[in-house]
Amino acid sequence: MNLKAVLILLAVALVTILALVSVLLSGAGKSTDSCSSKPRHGNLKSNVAQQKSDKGSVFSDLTPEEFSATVDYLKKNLGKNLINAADAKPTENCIYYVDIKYPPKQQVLNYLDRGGENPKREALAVVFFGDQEEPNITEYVVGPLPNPSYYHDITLEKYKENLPYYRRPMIGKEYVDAYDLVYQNEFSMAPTFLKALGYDGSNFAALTTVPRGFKSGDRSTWFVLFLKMKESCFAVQPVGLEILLDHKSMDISKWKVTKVFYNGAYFLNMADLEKQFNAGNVEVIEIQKIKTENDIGSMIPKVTTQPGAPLQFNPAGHRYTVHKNQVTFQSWSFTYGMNVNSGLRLFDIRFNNERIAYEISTQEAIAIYGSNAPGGMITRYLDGSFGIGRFSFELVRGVDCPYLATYIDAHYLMESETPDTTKNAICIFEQDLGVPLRRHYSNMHSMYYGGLPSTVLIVRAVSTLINYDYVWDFIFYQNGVIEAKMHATGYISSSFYFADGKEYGSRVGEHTLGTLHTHFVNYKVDLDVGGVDNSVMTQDMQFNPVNIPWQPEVKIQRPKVVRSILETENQAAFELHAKAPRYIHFSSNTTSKWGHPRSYRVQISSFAGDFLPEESPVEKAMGWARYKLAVTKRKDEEAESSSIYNQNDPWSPSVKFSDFINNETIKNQDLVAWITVGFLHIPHSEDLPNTATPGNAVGFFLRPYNYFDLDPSVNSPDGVYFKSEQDYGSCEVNQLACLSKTASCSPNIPPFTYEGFKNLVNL
Ligand SMILES: *[C@@H]1O[C@H](CO)[C@@H](O)[C@H](O)[C@H]1NC(C)=O
Ligand SMILES: *[C@@H]1O[C@H](CO)[C@@H](O)[C@H](O)[C@H]1NC(C)=O
Ligand SMILES: *[C@@H]1O[C@H](CO)[C@@H](O)[C@H](O)[C@H]1NC(C)=O
Ligand SMILES: [Cu+2]
Repeated sequence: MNLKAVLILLAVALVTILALVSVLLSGAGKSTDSCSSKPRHGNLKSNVAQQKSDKGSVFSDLTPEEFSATVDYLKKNLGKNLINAADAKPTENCIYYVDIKYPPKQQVLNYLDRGGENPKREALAVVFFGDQEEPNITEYVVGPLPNPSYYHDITLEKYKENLPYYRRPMIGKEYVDAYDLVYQNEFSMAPTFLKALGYDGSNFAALTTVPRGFKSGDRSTWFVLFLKMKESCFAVQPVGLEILLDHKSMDISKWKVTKVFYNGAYFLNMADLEKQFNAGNVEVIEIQKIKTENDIGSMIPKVTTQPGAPLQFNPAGHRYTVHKNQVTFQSWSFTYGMNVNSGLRLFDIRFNNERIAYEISTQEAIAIYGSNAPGGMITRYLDGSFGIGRFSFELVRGVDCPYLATYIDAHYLMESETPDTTKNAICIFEQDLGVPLRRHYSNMHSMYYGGLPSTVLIVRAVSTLINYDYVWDFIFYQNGVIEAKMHATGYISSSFYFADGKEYGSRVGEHTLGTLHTHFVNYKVDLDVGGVDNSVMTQDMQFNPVNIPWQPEVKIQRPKVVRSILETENQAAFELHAKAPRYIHFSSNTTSKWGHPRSYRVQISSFAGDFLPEESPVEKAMGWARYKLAVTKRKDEEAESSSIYNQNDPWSPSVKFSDFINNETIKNQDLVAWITVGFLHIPHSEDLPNTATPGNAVGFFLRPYNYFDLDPSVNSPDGVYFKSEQDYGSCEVNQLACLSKTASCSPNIPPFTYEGFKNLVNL
């Protein structure tokens, strides 16, 4: 044996010893009764999909530092006096909000896919200019971040017109000024009436309604008054009083009440109501203080609570990774972010590292109400203008998302000069759906069982828009399916119950009419199936009468596949009630192993029904809601289906979705699907205390269709297969048999924390 061989043997021995020691140490380090929180799935596909690079940062939301740099730069360089929006009067200038301005898609793809350079990071800053001859709203692009050196006014280029000042969303300061006027000036005009009503100087709360008038330039808001509740939401305790305030003037001292409603009758103002009351012309229904036990809105549990509900945990730690804004789960990878107006947005969604969608995001949520009371009758909420993202508040572990989910903060800058952080605004978790993704039990010819439990990765945020709560989910399945889903919960909005109220909903309390309304939400789905350029393929089935070949005198109705490719945007705009093919696909011009176009099918689950008649003067402001699905050619300048300016000027919408549909060719083009889902809500007594999620969920699926040559879930590490002759009680044959070992530990449960009670909002 020569020296070299001895050395090699020694080296091998040393490596073996080290390996053994490390195994022993890691084994010893693990306590037997608590679960490791580190992923142990180093060899799983998830790590294949994991992007080595950090290129997904191109989609990441602005950081607090970037928000501050943008504000500082504008304050120094705009040459305008910018007041903090929290204090700004209508006659002053302020920054309304700042968000990321994404680079054009071409530039991003060039960077992600072709080694091109990293596009400049830029911010979009929306500024209200009240302090000038012709007040306006201006949108600036500010860059490059983190050290800005330029800004461009993009308003005219983006909207093809000036943005009149009156289209601006109401800021908190405007609400405070409006409420001061109502509670101080106006209420002082009707002391005896208010006393009879049960007002004690501070026990009423006002709810804003929209739109604020009937034509461009109007800014008159019906404020509906409710009894404040100590332990529940005021929104289901209307007192019957509603006040119309004209706050159009730039001069706050000129704002005035132009109409008052009480219990079915209209008055000029509160002084008029007082006069009529004193003259004995008004019957007042005194609103009694509602005792906790009679509070229909109370969410306090009525029985003693106790822990013990099931808890899902991962015996081997999380099987997904969250690195900055980038997530991987098995074969999936994507980036997430939060738009302060429109909410959750995902980008660069890939399976096995192949992009399926460039963007999937929520765009808008609307609610259209009917009532016999004024505020309820005119209400058409466009929640994006209030802030679906801004009002995505801290999630409560164990209810809003599973206790052991990953919770992520969101940063935004709105109505402030400094960025705000919502702690734990987004959650990400893997969830066992408790149903097999697929399974088969075979007892014919061979005895075996095969199956795969369906676990999914869910990204969630929950936004609370005054009374309502929307749960927004994006769900990733192991077989390449993506689902988007919205659950509605929270409190219904209500009107004071009087006269023919039941024509507009259900009476759900002593004085409470749960008013009928619709919920519609819109999603943007920029699919890139097997490449950027896709076509819209449809499939359906048609019965054809045929004579039976072996018995020609007999006819049967034989179903046959009918396929077509849609040529233009107009053909691919399906109105809510239009008959649409049952299968609608985004197809690539590449084919599967068996010769079919590789595609993803868009499958919608919705109960939208009627939207608004086209002759309604506000219909155009929510034009997307006319279509359950509209496919348009993708354009950077058609980035969003709605606008925050559409709420206060719906008569002349800043973004008019119908303009997106102008019959352009959609064959072999970069396409976007705009999907609308919704439902009609006629409230009922079980909506109290809250609308419940079961049955109140709508959304859509994106399903691979001839995209993979075989269901990709065959690569899942969770598969189970055993034959009759095997020892399926043994860990080697059947991973379920290992559970008693791998799961014989208790999860490491972090302490319950919650910091969400910091977001008192003036609306
Ligand atoms: C809006 O106001 C800004 C700030 O004064 C000004 O720069 C811009 O030109 C105005 N926009 C239009 C379209 O007049
Ligand atoms: C498929 O689409 C790509 C991109 O548009 C195009 O370059 C190519 O020619 C198309 N192939 C066929 C067979 O149509
Ligand atoms: C759309 O384009 C198609 C094909 O170019 C044409 O036949 C159709 O009349 C157009 N429709 C509208 C509404 O312009
Ligand atoms: Cu509802």
